[in-house]
Amino acid sequence: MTRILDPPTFSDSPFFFDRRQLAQPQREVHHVQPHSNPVVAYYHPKGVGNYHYGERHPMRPQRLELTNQLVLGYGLDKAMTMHNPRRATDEELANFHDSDYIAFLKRVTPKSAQSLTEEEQKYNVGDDCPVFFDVFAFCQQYTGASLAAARKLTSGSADIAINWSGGLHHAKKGEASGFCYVNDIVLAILELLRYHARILYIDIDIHHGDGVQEAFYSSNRVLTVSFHKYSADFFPGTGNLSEIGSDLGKYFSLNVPLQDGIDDESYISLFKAVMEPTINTFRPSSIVLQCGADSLGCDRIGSFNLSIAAHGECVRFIKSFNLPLLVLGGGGYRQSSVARCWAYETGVLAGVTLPDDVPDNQYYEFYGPDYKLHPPLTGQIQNLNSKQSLENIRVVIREKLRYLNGAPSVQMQEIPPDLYGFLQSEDRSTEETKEEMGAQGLEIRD
Ligand code: V1D
Ligand code: CA
Repeated sequence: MTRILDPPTFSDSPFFFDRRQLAQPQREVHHVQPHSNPVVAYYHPKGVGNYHYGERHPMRPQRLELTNQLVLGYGLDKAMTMHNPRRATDEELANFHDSDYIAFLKRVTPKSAQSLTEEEQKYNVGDDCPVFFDVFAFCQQYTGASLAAARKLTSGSADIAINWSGGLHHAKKGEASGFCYVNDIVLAILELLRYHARILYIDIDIHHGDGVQEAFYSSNRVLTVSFHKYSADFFPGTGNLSEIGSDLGKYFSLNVPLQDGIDDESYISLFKAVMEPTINTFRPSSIVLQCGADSLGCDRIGSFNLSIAAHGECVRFIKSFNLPLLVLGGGGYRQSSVARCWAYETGVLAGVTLPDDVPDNQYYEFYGPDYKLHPPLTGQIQNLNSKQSLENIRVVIREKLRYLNGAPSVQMQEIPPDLYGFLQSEDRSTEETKEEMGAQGLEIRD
């Protein structure tokens, strides 16, 4: 079988700026069968929930343990392949990040950070992004999981890959931002770009996916769409409708700025009205979906009114396009809601309907007093999104999509003759290498 793929990506990052109009593709690579019964791979790095941002910080990695225990309690491990991925290496992180920033993250400790001033400012560590014990190992774990999940998709051995510990969409090339240190999403998209012509990135965290948008702002191979609360005093303060991308990436960034209190019906209807034509126009070869759970009602930072069912409906809708799908976590500041939401969405992706009674698990007491997967939503916030403003967003986005004017073409190349050596040099585990070799229809050497 002749295989074709993109050239490898290196740290000088050819994919950030598409410097030329690409010629017609020789052929498109379709790795995956349409998935009425998709193969789902689930990534949970062991111990990722044991890190602590600090007592007064809203981000609690422990929510990842709650999620994983709920997934196991519901028996979803029987419906997916389960993986404890290795940590990302410095070289892998340097595919996007500046090496001085990586070196800083690697050496800084809570003690040494006490006497930092210039570096603290340069790398933006402090209140939002504290230097906590083993922060670098935390970054390596969640990023290693997103990279392994992306490779699982490119190898064709799964249709859907899930990493709830990933999705840290604010991290920049050379600095931390908004609780995020390493941008696992950008790194995973770069991995997908080695094999996939066009990647669609969708972000339903209540915050704007600024780090991912910025990384691919000039690229026509990655289309980013973020739904978020947009106001001058809400972090990060970007994501206006008028941010559309630049150079070859013009019209390849879409933003859906919303106000407090949006409800299930308006959100779902707008989400579908935006995503359906986006997918049909851009025709992505794979999709990355960031599922930040701070867009749920009753979040400690977010101020939308979404139910878990509505959040999950967005996931179900994207799944229905039957494209290779990488699903990631993100924000979410009420631990029990985050775990409920992501366990429910794991069920949606694996095609398993979950009973409403929370199963016995290590964190059962977190789900009281009702112990239900879908507790009734309380404390709704006034919906400040008028019908008119939502209709205006819909019209403006559809207008922008007209400028996309067909998907860009991507030049493909013959596969390197020594794929095995090439793959091994990419620091893959033997399992990953063999999986990819098999999927490429190539002989596996021992
Ligand atoms: F409330 C806090 C208490 C302690 C430390 C931080 C916060 C906090 C709440 N909201 N910090 C924020 C946001 N930062 C600011 C800063 C004030 N400065 C001038 C800026 O408003 C940051 C919110 C980050 C949200 C992260 C995320 O949910 O999008 C996420 N996505 O993936 C992982 C996390
Ligand atoms: Ca968002």
